[in-house]
Amino acid sequence: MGEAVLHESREGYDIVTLNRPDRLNAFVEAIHIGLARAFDKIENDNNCRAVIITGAGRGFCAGQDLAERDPTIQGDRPDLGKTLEVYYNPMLRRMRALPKPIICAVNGVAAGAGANFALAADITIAARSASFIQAFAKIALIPDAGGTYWLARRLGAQRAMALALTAEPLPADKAAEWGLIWKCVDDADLMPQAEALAAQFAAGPPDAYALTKKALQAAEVNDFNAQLDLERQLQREAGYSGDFAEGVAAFLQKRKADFSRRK
Ligand code: LHQ
Repeated sequence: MGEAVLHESREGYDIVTLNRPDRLNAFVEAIHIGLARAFDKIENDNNCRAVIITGAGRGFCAGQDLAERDPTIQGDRPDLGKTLEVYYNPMLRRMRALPKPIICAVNGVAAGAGANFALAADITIAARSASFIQAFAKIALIPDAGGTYWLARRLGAQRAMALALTAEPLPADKAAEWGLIWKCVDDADLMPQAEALAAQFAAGPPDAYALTKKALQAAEVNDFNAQLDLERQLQREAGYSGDFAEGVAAFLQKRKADFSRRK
């Protein structure tokens, strides 16, 4: 058996691949550990300025492996809250806190916690053959791994509730049309587009991306006045950065900005 999570570094960005293709990359402890290791590196590596997460084989991720003997689960009335607290929630919190753009390239079916893991990326791109399934109701659970948060915020109440209660697959093109993900692309274009985007971010202004991520996350809960105050504070930080000076100079000199230097 190979590594459950593959991690490669490219020029300025990393690619993290869930790698249990014969089980549609369903989550087992080894995947959680592999993702945590990948994030340990990504969080501390200044050369990594963006991350792509994808899946090996025909699926993206089928959610929790329902056949695994989860060490946090004992008996037939398990404490699933503990499983979430030990494995899933720390990972989702790390994704949100990472001050670098995370692109999820959804190469195939994304079900249960796998669907919601994909939605936790900053930008989710899906192959046309992919679909998103809130599979939880079929096994008498509620959407977890942040699903209720994203469904409620990105979709109208009817669409959110119906997806959660029916567990019907949502095809990638409709997920994009509904605003649940950024876009749906032809299967062959998925990785080229995800990598082009990561390369664009790798050459872009890292601090501005980090501040943008912070501002848009805060906008999910702030009122208008609080958000204006936050924009003032974060824009002040951005304005003081060498990247802003370089961006403006490059514009005026009609050349490409060079954001490669760390201040
Ligand atoms: C699987 C799985 C899988 C094991 C496919 N497990 N083997 C839960 C509990 C604990 C706490 C935290 O929160 C959670 C969150 C959750 O994620 S609950 C939701 C778990 N996921 C599901 O309920 C989805 C189950 N899978 C499916 O419904 C289908 O496999 C989908 C619709 C994803 C794909 O269907 P197909 O394309 O027809 O593929 P398949 O069903 O033939 O799957 C291929 C193989 O992968 C197959 O094994 P086999 O030996 O027959 O080739 C499946 O048994 C296996 N597999 N998902 N979650």
